[in-house]
Amino acid sequence: MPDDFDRMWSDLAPVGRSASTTGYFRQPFTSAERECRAWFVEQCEARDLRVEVDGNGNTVGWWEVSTGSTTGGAVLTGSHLDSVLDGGAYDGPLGVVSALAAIDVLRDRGFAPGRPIAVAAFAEEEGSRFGLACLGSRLAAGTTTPEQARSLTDRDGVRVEDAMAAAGLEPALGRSDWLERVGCFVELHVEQGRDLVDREAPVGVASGIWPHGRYRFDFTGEANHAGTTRMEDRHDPMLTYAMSALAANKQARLAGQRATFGRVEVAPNGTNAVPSRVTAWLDARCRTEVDLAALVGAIEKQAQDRAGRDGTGLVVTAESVSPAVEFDPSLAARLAGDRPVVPTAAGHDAGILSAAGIPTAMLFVRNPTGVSHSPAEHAEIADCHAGVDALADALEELAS
Ligand code: HGY
Ligand code: MN
Ligand code: MN
Repeated sequence: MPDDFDRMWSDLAPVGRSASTTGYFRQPFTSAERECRAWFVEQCEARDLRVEVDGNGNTVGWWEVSTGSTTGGAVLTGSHLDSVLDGGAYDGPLGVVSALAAIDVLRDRGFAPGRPIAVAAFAEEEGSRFGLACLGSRLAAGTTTPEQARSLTDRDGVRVEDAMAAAGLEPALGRSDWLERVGCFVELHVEQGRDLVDREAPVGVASGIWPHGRYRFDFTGEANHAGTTRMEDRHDPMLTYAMSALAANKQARLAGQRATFGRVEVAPNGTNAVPSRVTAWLDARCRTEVDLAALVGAIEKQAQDRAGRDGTGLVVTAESVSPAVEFDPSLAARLAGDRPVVPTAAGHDAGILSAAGIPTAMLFVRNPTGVSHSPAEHAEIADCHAGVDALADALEELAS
């Protein structure tokens, strides 16, 4: 088995990797992600898994049961192949490669599943191109409607269906039939934090996901000359944005929660002019939905107050909101054994399927750096192998 995992891992490693940063740019329906998906289909076919591509860009490999009646109650595993901008190697792909390697382990053990096992590669989990996290799993589960997805565009104004068609897919947005066959979902994922490092555990189990959201702040002001405009005469949206970013940081620290402005667009983005517009995206994450509403509310209020003082405008739009997730406790307990059960503030397709009523659990693999959404993200190969074994054990138990 280790060589299966290692070989697949090295196959995938160069795809979409930046030579300068060693980070990954595998945005959905781009050539790099298309190459990852083609690789995944090839690996499924090499294992005689029946490949199904749904109308939302999700790819699923099915290990159908040879005997007996059941076609339902399938055990789903897998994760996503897309990355954030300049992302790490493990966030997503580790779950997909580990799922394929776990199937190799089960076959080495001579295991014959009593119910179907499926491996999914969900589309646009990061929301890094179209702004809505877990777009593929939300569409498949019906959490997001085709109409909502059709209102999304990327930074160049490209619509979801046009991007899918350009990547050789046949868009047919909407609930996916194949999800009706799924009885439970186990997603393996690199840990995005240091809990397992601190506990000296190679593998852990997730208890739940913090509620979180992404909010677009549109600051509008008055473009003017950087030299001839007195400071007291300005209506500068960059100033309102800067004060809002400071307020977000302070409010999150005071509340013991998380707030990040990681993406900003300025128009006209000139060096010698006061900008007319600044658009910035707030990523907020809190322990509870009440905390999330309170934190975003406090930040928005301070930003609006500042806009009033600066004579600028502000419109805040929630673009992607994910509710609190409590994973299936019995499933988590079955997977846990003596492993640590830890929460996360990172969103996952597992969160979407859990919220859609599918009993779901997550396995985390130790990340010695604790860093994620960065080229510094890492997992030791021995821990990856431990993850594969844990996933194989889980699949064997659930699919017996
Ligand atoms: O943003 C997240 O939490 C996840 O990595 N998509
Ligand atoms: Mn991620
Ligand atoms: Mn992920």
